[in-house]
Amino acid sequence: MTEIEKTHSAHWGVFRARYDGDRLRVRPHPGDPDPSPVLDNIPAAVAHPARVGAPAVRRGWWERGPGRDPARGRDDYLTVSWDAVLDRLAEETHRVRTTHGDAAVYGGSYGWASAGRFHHAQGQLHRFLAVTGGYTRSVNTYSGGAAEVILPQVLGAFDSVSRNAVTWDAVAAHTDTVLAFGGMALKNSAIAAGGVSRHVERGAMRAARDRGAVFVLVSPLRPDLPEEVDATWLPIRPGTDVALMLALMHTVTAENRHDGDFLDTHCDGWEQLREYLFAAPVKDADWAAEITGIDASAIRELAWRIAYGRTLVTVAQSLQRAEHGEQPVWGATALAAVLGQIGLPGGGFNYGLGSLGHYGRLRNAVPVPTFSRVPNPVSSFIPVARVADMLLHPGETYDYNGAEHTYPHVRMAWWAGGNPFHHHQDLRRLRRAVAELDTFVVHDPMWTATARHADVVLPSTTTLERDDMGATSSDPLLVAMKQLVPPRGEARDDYDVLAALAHRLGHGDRFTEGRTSHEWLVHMYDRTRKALADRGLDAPDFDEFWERGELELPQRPDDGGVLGRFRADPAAHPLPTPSGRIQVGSAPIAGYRYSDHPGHPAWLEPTEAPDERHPFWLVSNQPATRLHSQLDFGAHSSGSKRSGREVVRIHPDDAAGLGISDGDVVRLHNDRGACLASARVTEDIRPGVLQLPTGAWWDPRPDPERPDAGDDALCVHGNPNALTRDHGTSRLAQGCTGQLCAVAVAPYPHEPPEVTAHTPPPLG
Ligand SMILES: Nc1nc2c(c(=O)[nH]1)N[C@H]1C(S)=C(S)[C@@H](COP(=O)(O)OP(=O)(O)OC[C@H]3O[C@@H](n4cnc5c(=O)[nH]c(N)nc54)[C@H](O)[C@@H]3O)O[C@H]1N2
Ligand SMILES: Nc1nc2c(c(=O)[nH]1)N[C@H]1C(S)=C(S)[C@@H](COP(=O)(O)OP(=O)(O)OC[C@H]3O[C@@H](n4cnc5c(=O)[nH]c(N)nc54)[C@H](O)[C@@H]3O)O[C@H]1N2
Ligand SMILES: [Mo]
Repeated sequence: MTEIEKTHSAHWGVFRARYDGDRLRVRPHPGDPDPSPVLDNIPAAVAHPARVGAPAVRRGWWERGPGRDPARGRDDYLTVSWDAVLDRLAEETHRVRTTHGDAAVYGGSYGWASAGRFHHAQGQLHRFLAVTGGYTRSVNTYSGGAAEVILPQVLGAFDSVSRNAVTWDAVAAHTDTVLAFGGMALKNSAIAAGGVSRHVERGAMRAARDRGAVFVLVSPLRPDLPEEVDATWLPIRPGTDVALMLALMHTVTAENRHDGDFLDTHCDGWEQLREYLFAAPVKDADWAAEITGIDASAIRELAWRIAYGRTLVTVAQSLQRAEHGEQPVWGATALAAVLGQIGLPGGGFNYGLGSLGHYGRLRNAVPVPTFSRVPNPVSSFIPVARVADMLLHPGETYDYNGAEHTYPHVRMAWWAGGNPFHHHQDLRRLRRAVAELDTFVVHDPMWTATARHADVVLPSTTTLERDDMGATSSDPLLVAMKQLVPPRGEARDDYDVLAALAHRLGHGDRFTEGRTSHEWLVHMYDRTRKALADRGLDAPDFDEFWERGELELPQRPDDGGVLGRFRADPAAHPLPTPSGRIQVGSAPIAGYRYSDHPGHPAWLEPTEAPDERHPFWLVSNQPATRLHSQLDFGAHSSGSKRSGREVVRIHPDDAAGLGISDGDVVRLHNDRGACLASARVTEDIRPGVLQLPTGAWWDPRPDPERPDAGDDALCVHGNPNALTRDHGTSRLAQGCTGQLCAVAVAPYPHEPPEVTAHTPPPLG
């Protein structure tokens, strides 16, 4: 095979690759100033034993037919032909739809899959399910479930206040103080949905710092801001940020350094919030010091600093992925409003800046290629993180965003491009939930923990095995994602599999619109080409674009975004909130009368917090060495583990008290479950906090410390979702609360078992 270097892209960076018929060699895009080492995971995708080689069915389902089955996750698998499996699956889809109705099919299928615009697994599946009758869908994301509901009601549409509010260029040029709740870890901004051609965050932060900007990191973990910005670290007790925000607002207001004019002209609800700040218990620095573990003097000093010059408040997505996660998002909005900074260049508030690489960027001036949607004829939906509740409690009611809803009775769940046995909380509960299904279908290139629970496992190609286009609306590069290697085994593109099923169900033409994959790419590209031509810009035809491998798209200049325009003229550019202004308090939300979500930002005690039995907060954040669970077996991801196990960080004082040394295998546990991990003893973490990233594939075994707890009580690999709590953020948003839970930790007194998560199940 000739070794031609080709262009391709991933959520963690645009890259070039060569394949010699055996090894794939990958290098970052030459224009990327700070590429991500996560690229090193890619070569392992080509031929790893964890690849699904051929269509597989769970023995119990194939032999006994659909139905409730606690054997899901414990059964073995049979290899079958594509024709046999597609015939059976078409029949089963038809049975479920005609017997139980179209809402009995859950197509929520949340997940990141690949960066390609066409072979977007979720988009493909949703289209297939829509044309064949419809499906119960999911709303919002695991990423920002609480923020997605609160922000539009108090500040602005989610995208406009995360992606396009304060740009990194404006931070570099204008910001005096960056107050970063949860930090802006470079590991996180390495990732951008749809790909990223230039990682600019390190450079922008360094430029701001060189100009004299001060960075304040509020986080239990020191590496949440890069070393070179020399941040002041306030190691806060997890889950308490809103108390600090309230104390900052209180102190600034008590000293009359708040911006009363801005609150009058641009905000609504200040009366209620102000009353709360000054009502007993007064939300002053001493009050917050008790809750947050940060010295009152440090809080007062911070209140002084942020009231002068240009201040930017950021909140990492992690803060809202916890119980009452709406509060820190709303609190930071209100704090930036009290300071009168919202809408100023490099100032105010940008939700999630630094949490993802497509935030804080300029917007493209032309649309990027997008796969067309088909309307879903079914109206039934759930907030995405309520999936196990739905399966375990069909017909029961729940609150969401001011209304009461009922869980549908789902019989068939269908997943493509996501990994619920990675992303969901309390995985043993999720296992009990999927046992309730009649049929569980999963398309994935890999034998993930999810595939190992499915009745039907359809081997997908990876992005490396097909042509696609990579792009996102806040990156200037449109990338030809060229096929680098031939499809592995019997793997097929999700599009081809779903087209074949749609044909069997009599809707093939509507699904494909008569186009091959290649014809879809040309069709989707044409929208971008036309928009370029309309502006009189370089607008090559598809073949020429493909030949070049990439195309630079024009971007809009920074006009301050919606918040800048609103600040300049609030009457002409009102916000999409009930008052058209920033809601530092909200009468409509107060009107919902939710005990877990009042009508202004507030401190609410969490219902799960460390106690004597479970004295630690476990932070389960995003992994530095991979994207979620993807390519967990890749070189960079495995290189960071110890004896194949995930690493948990612990403070030296805590480790000493428990007799834990660096490198020891420890057992983390609570009443929901347990997992093993390798201890890393470090001063970079607040005492009383442990940190174990997500993404090590769930590897459940019996727990010798709890022999009666079942065969799946201990994850031997180190997946924190063995421990996390499956509970909504509040009745308002019902978002995911996976970031924080209470645990105990101890040295593991037995011989640690071998990790087998990357070895496929027995295949008959
Ligand atoms: N405890 C805890 N849990 C969390 C979080 C947390 O902070 N703490 N964070 C949450 C967040 S923010 C998120 S976004 C979720 C992420 O959860 P997911 O997005 O579900 O995680 P991924 O590992 O990215 O799953 C993508 C899956 O798609 C597969 N895939 C890749 N390409 C293709 C393809 O072309 N076709 C098909 N069919 N499949 C493909 C991959 O093999 C992988 O199994 O996790 C959430 N879970
Ligand atoms: N390398 C890598 N980057 C990623 C991803 C990945 O899987 N790998 N996933 C991407 C996705 S889908 C998303 S949604 C974003 C998520 O972006 P985030 O949710 O912001 O990312 P996390 O790493 O989970 O959390 C950031 C930091 O918040 C801190 N933190 C946790 N709890 C608290 C708290 O209560 N208070 C304060 N002040 N700090 C706290 C933790 O120390 C943690 O390191 O990341 C994206 N970036
Ligand atoms: Mo996410």
